[in-house]
Amino acid sequence: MRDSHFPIQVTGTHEVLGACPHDCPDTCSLVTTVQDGVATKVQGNPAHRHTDGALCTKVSRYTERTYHLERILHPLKRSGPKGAGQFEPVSWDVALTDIAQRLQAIVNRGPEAAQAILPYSFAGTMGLVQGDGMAERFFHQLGASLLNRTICASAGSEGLTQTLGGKVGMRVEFFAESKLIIIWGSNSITSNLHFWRYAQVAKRNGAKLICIDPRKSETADKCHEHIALLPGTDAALALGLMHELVQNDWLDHDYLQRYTLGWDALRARALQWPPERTAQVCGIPSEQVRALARDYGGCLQRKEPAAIRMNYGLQRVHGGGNAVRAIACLPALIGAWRHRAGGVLLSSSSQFPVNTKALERPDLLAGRTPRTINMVTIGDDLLRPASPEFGPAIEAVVVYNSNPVAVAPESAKVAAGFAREDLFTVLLEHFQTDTADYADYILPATTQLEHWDIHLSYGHTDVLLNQPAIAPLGEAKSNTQIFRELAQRMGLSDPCFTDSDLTMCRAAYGDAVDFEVLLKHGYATLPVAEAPFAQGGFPTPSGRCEFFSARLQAQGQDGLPDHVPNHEAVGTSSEFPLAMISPPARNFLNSTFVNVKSLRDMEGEPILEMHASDAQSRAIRSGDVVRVFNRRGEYRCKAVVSSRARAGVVNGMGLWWRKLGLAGTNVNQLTSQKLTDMGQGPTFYDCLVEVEAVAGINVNTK
Ligand SMILES: Nc1nc2c(c(=O)[nH]1)N[C@H]1C(S)=C(S)[C@@H](COP(=O)(O)OP(=O)(O)OC[C@H]3O[C@@H](n4cnc5c(=O)[nH]c(N)nc54)[C@H](O)[C@@H]3O)O[C@H]1N2
Ligand SMILES: Nc1nc2c(c(=O)[nH]1)N[C@H]1C(S)=C(S)[C@@H](COP(=O)(O)OP(=O)(O)OC[C@H]3O[C@@H](n4cnc5c(=O)[nH]c(N)nc54)[C@H](O)[C@@H]3O)O[C@H]1N2
Ligand SMILES: [Mo]
Repeated sequence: MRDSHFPIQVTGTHEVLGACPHDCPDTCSLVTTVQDGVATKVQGNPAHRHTDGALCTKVSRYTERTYHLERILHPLKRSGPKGAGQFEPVSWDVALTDIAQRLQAIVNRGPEAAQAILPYSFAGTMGLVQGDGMAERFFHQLGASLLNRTICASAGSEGLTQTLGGKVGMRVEFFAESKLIIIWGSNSITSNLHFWRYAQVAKRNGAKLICIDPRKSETADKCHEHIALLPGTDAALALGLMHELVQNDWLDHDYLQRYTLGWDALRARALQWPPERTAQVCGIPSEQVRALARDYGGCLQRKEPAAIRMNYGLQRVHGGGNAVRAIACLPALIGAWRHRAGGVLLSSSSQFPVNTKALERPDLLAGRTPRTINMVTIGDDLLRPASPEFGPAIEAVVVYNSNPVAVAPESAKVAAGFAREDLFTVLLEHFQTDTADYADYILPATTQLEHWDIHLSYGHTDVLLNQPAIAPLGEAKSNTQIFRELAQRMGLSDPCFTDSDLTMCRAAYGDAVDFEVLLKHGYATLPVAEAPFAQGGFPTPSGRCEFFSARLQAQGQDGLPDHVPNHEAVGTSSEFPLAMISPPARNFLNSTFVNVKSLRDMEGEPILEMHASDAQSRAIRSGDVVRVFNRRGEYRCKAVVSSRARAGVVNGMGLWWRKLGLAGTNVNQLTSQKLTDMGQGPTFYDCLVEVEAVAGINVNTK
């Protein structure tokens, strides 16, 4: 439903302010140039401090994605077997009427049966309106299963919340003033470019940069030190660092006493982690642990600010929650929070006063408490029969803003689940993704250039508004509009199902943000303290930084952070001796953009980085096609013998579309559905494999 008092301008040249919708901490402010109704250019807004006029390569190609020849612009209905990707065009009326009838038939069987409907969505757009705004209203009203949206950040979010009280921390701009920056579990140049720009300023002003990552990433290349620990050993390293801070008395005793909880217990725990033990668990020299402590403790002695930029890369392992918790404790030990350029940042999203209840209307459940499905275990759950514990088998899935067949773990099961003949799958999409191949209906969705939305950020503290720059292409409709029309066809009469997108944008923050400022500038800065915890005041129950968490203990967990070994730790299997991590590719955004040719050309092809010793012992050379395998399946890609990989760890880069890879699978054919210690998150980087050359095939032509 387009808001008539904001007509799209279709003649002349003008600029429209928007927001990057992608799942990235930077949430850039966009300026789209529109000529006679056609978007010709998308640029970074120079007036927005964090964007600073610069975009990543991907989003600067946004028009290429929007006007892509393969964009789905008409509703499609399956005409071949599931998974074959054969479709025929249908009218919106036919598609929506059929979908509404199919869902209604399930709902008519009563509240228990209604749970056989499952929404499946994640962060294709991070917009609060086109994300889960109208969609959740719809599914709440139907009484569908709830979805636990855990696939990215839930372990780390829980670890951070149990320690600091929420997704809170340093303001990103003050990293520019830090004297020591530890980049922990993040390839910032790839995935957090605008933070990296602040880190560069600090570096030019004499700051030391340390990168902690099993992979020698592009970011590690540009730091002064790189600690290449084994995946899933970050809590051990943090405890080893604490050990050295205690031993050398590099501690801010005043800060510890006033503003923390459980120091004596944490101190005793840390003393169990001398550098030799730490080094052995982490697979690094003990001197690196000591040097890290000298750098961190030195900031206390020199009264200089020390900052840690964690990212979610370190929490995709069994002990991800504990790892984030252990690292989040560190700034309090040396009183780093006293400086505005000191402390830690993982996510800033709890700072945003989003009115989720108004947007998503959980009250429409009206006393019903449907079961919750964890999106990480979609593979198992789609294949689960009805049972008293599980409830009804899943009969209908409505997927939007996500590509589960490519991004969810153990994809053989995910694909088998979506291939079920008796499953009814509806997908709202821009492209014929791997998931689209299994859909019964594909509904063409608008892109960010074609709809209204409003955003938070998990890397800075500005609210952004996205105004539509162009009219929807073809017959595309926004997610909200599709759910509004389905609601209407199903006779859902609550007035919330007629709210326009602009009404929802205004409701997202209510009076907490001046909407006129958003309309004029595209962004509004939240009033967040410069040094939020200089004098304690953590949003935890105790108001302190909680080294010890009574809430965790009450859940039967360890009340203190500890090293929790990987489910599939290096050295525990002779059959599958290599640990595989699968971090993001620079020119893709999860599985988005893989079909944009200019970006795919930059990535080349799916690769597995291997250390020379691991390659030699398997007679593998760069360019060989390899089979990467474990009990869950196999994946073929090109081996690259590279110093980016440490011994014992292979790096399967990027979330390729299965059908654009070498043999119809991607890295997730190998990953498991096992969960993290906290938050029921995925363990993508906790995965043992073996690798062998596929005889006679070498694709090293470049
Ligand atoms: N270009 C690009 N940008 C992105 C994304 C993308 O796909 N492409 N994805 C976006 C998403 S969804 C998110 S959640 C964010 C954040 O996404 P993150 O996943 O944090 O992304 P990266 O910063 O690339 O970093 C992950 C880094 O963690 C490292 N790592 C793997 N295992 C471990 C470990 O056990 N310990 C430590 N210390 N490091 C480990 C990897 O080698 C990698 O360099 O980025 C977003 N930005
Ligand atoms: N092995 C491995 N697996 C991983 C990861 C990893 O590092 N390694 N990373 C994990 C992480 S951190 C995340 S966040 C998940 C990401 O998982 P997803 O959120 O599923 O991410 P994408 O692959 O980007 O798929 C998003 C889809 O939404 C579509 N889309 C975008 N905007 C809109 C819109 O406005 N409307 C509609 N209807 N559709 C839209 C896009 O076209 C795209 O196909 O993947 C996870 N999977
Ligand atoms: Mo993510």
